[in-house]
Amino acid sequence: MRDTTLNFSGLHRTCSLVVLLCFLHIFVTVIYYVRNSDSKQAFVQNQQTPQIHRKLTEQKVTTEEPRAPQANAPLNVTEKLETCPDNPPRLVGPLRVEFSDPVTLDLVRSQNPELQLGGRFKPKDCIAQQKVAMIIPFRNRDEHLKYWLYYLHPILERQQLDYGVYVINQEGDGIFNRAKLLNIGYAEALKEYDYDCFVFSDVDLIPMDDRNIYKCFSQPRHLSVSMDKFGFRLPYTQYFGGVSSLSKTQYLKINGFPNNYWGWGGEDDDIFNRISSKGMSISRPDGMIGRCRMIRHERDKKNDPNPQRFDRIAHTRQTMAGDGINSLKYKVVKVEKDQLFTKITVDVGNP
Ligand code: UDH
Ligand code: NGS
Repeated sequence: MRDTTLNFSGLHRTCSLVVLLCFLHIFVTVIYYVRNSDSKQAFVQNQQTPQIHRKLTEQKVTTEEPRAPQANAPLNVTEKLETCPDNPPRLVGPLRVEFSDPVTLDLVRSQNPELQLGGRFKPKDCIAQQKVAMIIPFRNRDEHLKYWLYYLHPILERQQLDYGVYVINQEGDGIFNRAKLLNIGYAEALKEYDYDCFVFSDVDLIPMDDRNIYKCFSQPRHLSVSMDKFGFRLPYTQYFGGVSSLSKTQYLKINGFPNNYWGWGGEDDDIFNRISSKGMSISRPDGMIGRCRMIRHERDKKNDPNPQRFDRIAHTRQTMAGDGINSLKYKVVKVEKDQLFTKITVDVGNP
């Protein structure tokens, strides 16, 4: 009987000890949990300081509206992005460019899933060095535009640019005015985004080397320096036609481009005159990197050689202050957004 009592009280003490230990365990766990959730909260709040929030939206968003980070997205300090390097790592160098196989816009769309509406792109893994608007003067060249988009989008993506493509389409069948369309492209692109660089590209010119970076340099840049149709050399030293780039500052310094060159020829020489009259020089890639192909075609209707062009380029210095972006007048007829480009149809008026 005495043994039973002893055993029972021993068991009772052991049970009490176990229960006590259980309570202690629960208490320690609760304390640990509460303290840990406090520090997690502080970490999340740190991540949402304006500086880091800005970096996150810069990485993900290509439209005007900043998109809020997803609730379960990892908010980690390691996501701070660096500026993209001078030599983008995925460039491949010389490219095969040919125009024998037809391409469709659907094919190009499916090959460039990273593009945002309007032909907008920005790199995911770094902050682009420049925000570049690609401006294409256009009328009735849909076949050429398909090739341009087919070749250029993958190149521009590899070049890690924050870019958008603007096709400036001249409405009607009046005389074509390339330089005025380029001015309109400048003005319209700036309404959408804070671009700091403008590449002006004919629709039928395709670079043959992706190291020819479609961005701006310390001087206005001539990019199509070595065209197949000229035997891969410059036709003359002052030639500034085809594809060129100017920063916003450089463009404004020359009051943009002339608006009164109707028909073919001379407007690119006028732009060259503007640049040199303001003490700037032309920057160019080397002849191998600057090789490009032109899609062969017949002369367009309503773009015959302009008989006034020689007289006009002789007077650039006198006319440029009053004729340019400061005197630009036009009407927007239609804006269409495709995944691959923004097409802006405009009424440029008459000579
Ligand atoms: N452009 C159009 N539509 C036109 C005219 C010009 O889209 O009707 C654009 C297009 O982007 C083109 C650029 O303006 O690449 C320059 O056009 P251009 O006619 O000044 O230059 P391009 O070198 O042709 O294309 C020159 C005449 C070629 C005659 C060849 C005869 N075999
Ligand atoms: C020059 C034109 C430029 C033109 C260049 C190349 O003569 O506008 O030829 O033309 N200047 C004048 O006419 C004053 S191309 O061979 O590409 O048709 O860009």
